[in-house]
Amino acid sequence: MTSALDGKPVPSATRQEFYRRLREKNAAPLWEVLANLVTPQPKPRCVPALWKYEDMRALLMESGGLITAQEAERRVLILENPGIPGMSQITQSLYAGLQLVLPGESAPTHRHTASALRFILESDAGFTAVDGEKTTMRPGDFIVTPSWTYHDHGNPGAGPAIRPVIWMDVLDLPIINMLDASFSDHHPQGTQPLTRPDGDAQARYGANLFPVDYEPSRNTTPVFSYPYARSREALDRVQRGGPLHPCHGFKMRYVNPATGGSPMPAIGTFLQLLPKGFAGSAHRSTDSTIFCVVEGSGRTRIGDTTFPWTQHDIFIAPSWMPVSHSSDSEAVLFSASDRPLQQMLGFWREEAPTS
Ligand code: 1HN
Repeated sequence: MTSALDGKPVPSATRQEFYRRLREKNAAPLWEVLANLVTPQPKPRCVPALWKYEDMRALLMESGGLITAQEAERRVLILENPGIPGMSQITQSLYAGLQLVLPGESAPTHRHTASALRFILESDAGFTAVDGEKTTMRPGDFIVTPSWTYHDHGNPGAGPAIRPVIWMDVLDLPIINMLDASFSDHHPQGTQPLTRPDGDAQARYGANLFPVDYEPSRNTTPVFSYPYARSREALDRVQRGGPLHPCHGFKMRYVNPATGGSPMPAIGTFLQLLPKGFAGSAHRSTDSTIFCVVEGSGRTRIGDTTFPWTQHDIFIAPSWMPVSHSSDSEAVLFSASDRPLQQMLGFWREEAPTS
């Protein structure tokens, strides 16, 4: 016995005429749309996609000659999922882009409802200032900008540091906009004053110590920066201790040290090491995931598509499509998704298909 959950009922002339009268009253028959509203499994509109860093870097540098960071507010090339063009989205829930700050430039201080992360690809002495504290950006660092905190970026470009600063931004903007909850403004003083010394948050919250009477005041990590040197060292030691996961290699999740939960409420972030010659089994989960190659080269199969990747390439695995990673050399992948949001809502699923 089939029902409207399996497909549309036959649209007879009488039914069509009835639907027309419903439309006039801003109403519609559920049975005509039910099969699309309640699918038996995820049917993501976003598709697997790969952005080669070599191509994107050239375009980003070209944008550097067209507009300043000041005029652009943020000089960013949006990574748009080809399945949902024009939406400024890399997945249904996340925004991602590549940002360039040239030597001597700064991007103005502002704040917004969306939480942001920066994953640093190139930087000698670039910095981001968050909530009155400056953090130096180094390649591989994962940096958090909590919701509604003032932030700006700069590239001093003095001395030997004459290289551009480039990073990947990921924001939960599509979620904020779906909820119609977006606010933003500029800092009243133009540039926010620095109220704490560099490294203050790292010392207070990022050293397995907390101030004795510390009470978490927001649901975002009090640590702004997760330096790559420390995460990379951890991956190395974890690899030595084993065991190797058949799908993920050695995969760790970044945590808010105050809660053990994700650094940001809606965005989960991960770092995984694939040993040289790794041939991973397929795995799927309901969180569409953005991957950024930190080190090494390899291939990832997503559904029926295989993407070869090298350093700094970015690719996306849509919800519930089987994903399997293989490496040529030892490789490190950073990834981000809306997993903590789905887990909080109680419906996140994962599966390692047996086929
Ligand atoms: C933003 O504030 C930044 O602060 C980057 O660097 C990208 C994309 C959309 C909206 C705000 C930043 C952004 C953004």
